[in-house]
Amino acid sequence: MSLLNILIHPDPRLKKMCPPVADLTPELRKLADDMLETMYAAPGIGLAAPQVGQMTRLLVMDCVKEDDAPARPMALFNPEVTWSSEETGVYEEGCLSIPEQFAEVTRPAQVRVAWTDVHGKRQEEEFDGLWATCVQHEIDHLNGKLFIDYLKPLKRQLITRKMVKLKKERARG
Ligand code: K1U
Ligand code: ZN
Repeated sequence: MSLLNILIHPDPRLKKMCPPVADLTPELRKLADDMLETMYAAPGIGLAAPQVGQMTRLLVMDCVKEDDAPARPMALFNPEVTWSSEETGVYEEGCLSIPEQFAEVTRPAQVRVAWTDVHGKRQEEEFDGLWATCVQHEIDHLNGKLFIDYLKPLKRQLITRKMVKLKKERARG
């Protein structure tokens, strides 16, 4: 497995709609493994393919928080929200493509999601709590949307300026 480079906002690849996966190839299965390894190393609870420069509808996540609970690594190809609750929840979200910036985002509290698993089998499951927040955040990435797009323009611009500065500092080394 390999660690992948995570793109930092602003980057045009983070603003694009990803096309669906047509064929579940060995390369795509390896990408899912590499993304899980990259997510755990970051550390993070989710990661979407465009964040590592791969323009395809694949996300990975594992929102198990308790140290003594078994991990639940998930790879979702072509995920689709098939139902959203009217009840909403607020969570202070972060993003590996927008390091060290956090903001409250309101989303449906429960969602039902259908996806194709690594074996090519269609699955469907209802998510709530942090899992629901995370899967919606990651599906947004596949549609070129970032959590800062839910914020007021001034706050979004402030965060974007901080990220431009961070990228310049990192490029200088
Ligand atoms: O998509 C991403 O950039 C990953 C992001 C997912 C996410 C976090 C919070 C709410 C919704 C979606 C992250 O994983 S940021 C890092 C993070 O939240 C975390 C890191 C270590 C332990 C626990 C959480
Ligand atoms: Zn993110």
